Amino acid sequence: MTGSERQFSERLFEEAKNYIPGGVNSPVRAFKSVDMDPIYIRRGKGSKLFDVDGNEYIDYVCSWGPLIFGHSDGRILKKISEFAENGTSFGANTEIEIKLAKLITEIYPSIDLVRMVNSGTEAAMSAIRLSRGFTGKNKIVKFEGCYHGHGDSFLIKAGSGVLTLGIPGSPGVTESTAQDTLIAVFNSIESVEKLIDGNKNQIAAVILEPVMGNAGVIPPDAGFLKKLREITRSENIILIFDEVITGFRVAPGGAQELYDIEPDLTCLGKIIGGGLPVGAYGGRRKYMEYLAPVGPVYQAGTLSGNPLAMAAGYETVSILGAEKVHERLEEKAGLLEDGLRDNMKRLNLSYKINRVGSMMSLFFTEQDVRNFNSALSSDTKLYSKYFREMLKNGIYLAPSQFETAFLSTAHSREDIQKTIEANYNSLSSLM
Ligand code: KE4
Repeated sequence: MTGSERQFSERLFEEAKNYIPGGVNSPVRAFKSVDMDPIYIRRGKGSKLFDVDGNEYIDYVCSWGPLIFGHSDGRILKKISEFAENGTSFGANTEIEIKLAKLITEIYPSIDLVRMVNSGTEAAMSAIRLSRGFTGKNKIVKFEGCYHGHGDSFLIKAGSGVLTLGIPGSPGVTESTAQDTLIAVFNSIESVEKLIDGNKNQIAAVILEPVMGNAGVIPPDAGFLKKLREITRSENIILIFDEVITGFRVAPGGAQELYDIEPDLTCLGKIIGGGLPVGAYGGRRKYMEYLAPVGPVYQAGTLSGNPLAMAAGYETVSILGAEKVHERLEEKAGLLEDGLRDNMKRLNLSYKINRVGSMMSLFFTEQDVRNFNSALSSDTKLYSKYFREMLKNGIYLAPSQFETAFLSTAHSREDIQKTIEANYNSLSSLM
């Protein structure tokens, strides 16, 4: 079956709404912006997802990025069950957390020390608190359309679900918090300079996704990251790369390897947990040793460094290094991009595709998408129809124009070919 019958999903969704707000544990899963009830997943295997109605899909969400080897990778499942035999959590130190931390510091030269947490939100929140504590300055700069999780300081002109649902910011974020968050424009160094000039010696940190993934994929313009590095260094502002998506995704050493930039702090997540709950932040020793128990900035977590997540992450990151995964992903993603571009040529369409490695977006706009505003020119109603057509054709995309499609090593050439055909049929049906 390919995504047409969904009675059991519909029944589950009705039931879920009796016990869970909006029936979901994360807003984007409600499928609100694609005008349909969400599907419920029974299982995943390789590049495929199977919903509770028996429909099979080629999955391009990959749990929003973590599953770089696809679903239920035997090597990772084996590692998790091995560790689970010995217990699931101790709230105490374990050897596996050292092994993953060591591996991260070997792959990220900018990271001397790394602290594990349980989500990307926690990583970004903590990196901001550390920056404020270390510098004694209160303000931060973020970029419109970038998403760093649901921490209060970030829910101003954020991306991902905030953008998808058209929430301007979020009630509950106090004025005083919001006033310490300054908003710049991605790929506009001038917008950063203006904020710095207007807030001399008040800015603790600049945080950004070095490749945006939460307004759809938006790569940095040539030289943008370098200029940002230069200006933050000269102004004693901590530069934080939020690599929760791009870390281990666009290159083993993330965007900082791909673009050869050394941030002061890095946030990681997703891939380093192999699909289990995880986040991490790290950087130079002088910053990281300002964290308790060495320094005064407090941050803690019951399940931080959870042995199962560490084991899944360590196995994932170890395989990444050993198997030259990124070259293979680049080749497959390139095939997919070429196929979609050929389709648009044949259909005389000029929608935009942005891609960095195995993260890609098709924007329903004829404008080049270089920042938040140009992403907003996309026709979200058209995306909604496209999403539903692709689902009918057995292709599961992000239920939002403002998210990223991810490939995994489990995506076969046959999957790519099937996706290209489904894209052609879906685009044709929209015309
Ligand atoms: P979590 O707290 O959701 O683990 O991570 C927050 C986060 C931080 N930084 C970046 C760059 C991120 O992309 C995210 C979370 N990504 C979204 C998807 N774009 C999570 C999906 C969801 O909210 O359900």
